[in-house]
Amino acid sequence: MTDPQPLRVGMVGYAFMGAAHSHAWRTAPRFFDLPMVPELTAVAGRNEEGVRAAAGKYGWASTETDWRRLIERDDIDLIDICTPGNTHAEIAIAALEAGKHVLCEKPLANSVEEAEKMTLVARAAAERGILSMCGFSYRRTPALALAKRMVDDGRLGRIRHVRAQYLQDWLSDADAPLTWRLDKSKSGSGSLGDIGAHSIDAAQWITGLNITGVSALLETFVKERPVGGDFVGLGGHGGADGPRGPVTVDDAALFTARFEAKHDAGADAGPIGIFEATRFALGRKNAMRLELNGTKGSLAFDFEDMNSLQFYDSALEPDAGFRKIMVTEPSHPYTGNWWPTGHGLGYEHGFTHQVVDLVNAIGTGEQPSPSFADALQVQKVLAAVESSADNSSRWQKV
Ligand code: SOE
Repeated sequence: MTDPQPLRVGMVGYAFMGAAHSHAWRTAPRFFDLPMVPELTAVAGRNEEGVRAAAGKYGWASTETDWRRLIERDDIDLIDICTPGNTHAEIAIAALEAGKHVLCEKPLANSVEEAEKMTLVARAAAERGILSMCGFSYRRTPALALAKRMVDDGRLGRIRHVRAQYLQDWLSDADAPLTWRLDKSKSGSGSLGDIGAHSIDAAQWITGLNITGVSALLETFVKERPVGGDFVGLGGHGGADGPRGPVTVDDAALFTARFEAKHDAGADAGPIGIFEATRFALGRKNAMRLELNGTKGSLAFDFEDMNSLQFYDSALEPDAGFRKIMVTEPSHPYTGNWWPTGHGLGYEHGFTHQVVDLVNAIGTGEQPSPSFADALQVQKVLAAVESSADNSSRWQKV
């Protein structure tokens, strides 16, 4: 057998997501048999000192201070975009047009218009064998992948309710600094796009049904925060006495939603949903939760207990209650390549599985999921939420 070909990766950005992606590129071929072996060829970032330090720390072979140089290089096959949302469209379109595969962090873009352009370019590129994927990494958390499998297998019957929350608390401190995640011109929106987008994607993906309309509320609790400093990751504490700048995004987002009905549903309505995303839920650190109630059973997931899934099966005696499935069996999605039964996985594994699925798709030439078109649908929901909130929560079609 010949050795697998390399897949030479160029990554743009090296903060929180850049670290998670670097780890995934390095780890995936060590635990999974892949048709191509990812190589950490180059990382790009504007700050020369910063990008060099990141390359050394995460294992990238070379650096660039302009992402355009990465795209010009002949020794790069795939561009991995880990920058704020305002740069996604330009980088992704240039990369796809230059014949590079693309992995782009979520949300796909900062507006529906940008996401539409990206989707058109991605479709044309796919016809030339150039593939793209959006980084909704929670799809690759084994318990959520198992939830998807159980719903597809009909274990819940027809879904009636979708209850999705994404709760964090790193902005509760009114002196937490004004990072790019709080600047609409860079991030597009606040808790809505940063974490609510994951809930929207997970809900639509697991049910297999798109959201068709929403009624929403957005709130910004802390209107000004300390400026300055170069913050990597989330949170921190900016000086309480220094200058402050305006927070231009939502701190919390709430919305109700309707989903489309299944094609064979007859007169039966689609599910109704309730969504909440906030970075002010003190004590909730990364509670990405999803609960589904169907005609035959229910499923509940909480990322703070990410190696398990709660399942209620109405075919069992009614007092059997919810049962906890430890999602660590070799038969569960992704888990067989890791540790013996019961030895759980972490946040970083979702990113590693994302690389595994992307490289396998590139190997077979099949469209990886979520495609840019799937991410565009999420973008349309984000836009509908903002528009409803701007219009006193008026019902807004997606
Ligand atoms: C990345 O996928 C991401 O959405 C981050 O941007 C959030 O801040 C994080 O908390 C969840 O993951």
